[in-house]
Amino acid sequence: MTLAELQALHSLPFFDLLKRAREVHEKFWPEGKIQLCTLLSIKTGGCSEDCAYCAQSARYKTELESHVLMEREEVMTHARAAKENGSTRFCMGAAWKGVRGGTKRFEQVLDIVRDVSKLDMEVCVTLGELGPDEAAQLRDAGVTAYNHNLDTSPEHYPNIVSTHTYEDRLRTIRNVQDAGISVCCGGILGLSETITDRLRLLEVISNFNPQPESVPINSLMPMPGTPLAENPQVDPFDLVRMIACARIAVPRAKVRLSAGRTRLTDEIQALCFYAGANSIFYGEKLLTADNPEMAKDRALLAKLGLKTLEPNPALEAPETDPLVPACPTQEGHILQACATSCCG
Ligand code: SAM
Ligand code: DTB
Ligand code: SF4
Repeated sequence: MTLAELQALHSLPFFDLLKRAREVHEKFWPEGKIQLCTLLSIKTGGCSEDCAYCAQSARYKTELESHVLMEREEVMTHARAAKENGSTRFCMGAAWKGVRGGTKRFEQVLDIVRDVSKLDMEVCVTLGELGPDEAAQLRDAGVTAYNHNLDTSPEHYPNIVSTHTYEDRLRTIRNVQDAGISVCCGGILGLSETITDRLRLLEVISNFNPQPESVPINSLMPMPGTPLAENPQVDPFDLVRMIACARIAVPRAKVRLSAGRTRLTDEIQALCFYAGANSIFYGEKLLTADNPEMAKDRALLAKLGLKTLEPNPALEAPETDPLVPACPTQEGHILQACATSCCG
């Protein structure tokens, strides 16, 4: 979708936007089920990057305790518990700039993935920057999805992060796509961005080829010690609008109502589900921050009569659309995930 199309949608009266999003949701997700995903931080804190929202950056004095890469058995204990609790996707996150093949820690991650993938859940990892060889090795080990968020617009990104670029993020996404792994790519609301920044993010994401398999929409959880610690809470109606626009722009994706649910009322979460959110992080912890208690989430889903999605461990990456042309402007450009207008 183009920015102009997204702007036209976003500025519709609230109920007109909801109606449009609901129609798309019912067409593409007729069963209306919610996927439960569990997160685990397998390597916590001490990250070299300076993402202004993140408690795990070593640049800021936060209250977080750092931890080295978790042992495989400990990860498996968490993964088994996630499966027993009804999660069909297990997502492991590491706080570092990226991973290089051949290193001890990458081999350790591959071992972890091989074991977790035996549990018949979708296996997602978020390990920062990734090269093509590493992506292929992760796929062979059993990774079904890779989370790598663009977080905001290409224009606002340099205000939030200086240690890597938007193009770096797009290159990793391209490597993941090329390896045949599903891409999970979304953003955060509440980074002092404008509505245009939010819609630019959706414009970039919706023009991926293939479109991402899932789109997490996070609301900033202000972390003491980070530069954004005092940022105000996002207007919940704006969150619903963003979910609705994401549903329309990326109709086949699971739109995940992600970080920040502890500050949302049941009523606003219900509106998010109505507008097209069909996945949540389930379990009392996100990576380092709090998430609603499982019993509370179960009660909410039951109250709304929402069923949960069955496991799909054979999750396949969406196919590339052969009708989308390669970038005609710059040789070697990131064709399927281009942030500039050069790819049209
Ligand atoms: N280091 C990896 C990376 O940067 O891709 C993976 C972990 S990182 C914590 C994953 C995502 O969590 C970020 O891209 C961001 O969207 C989200 N996130 C991190 N801190 C957050 C916060 N305080 N509030 C909301 N979302 C946050
Ligand atoms: C995503 O978009 N949100 C999740 C997951 N992908 C990795 C992470 C949210 C992190 C929230 C802050 C924390 O727990 O430190
Ligand atoms: Fe590091 Fe990821 Fe946090 Fe950025 S978001 S500081 S890369 S852990």
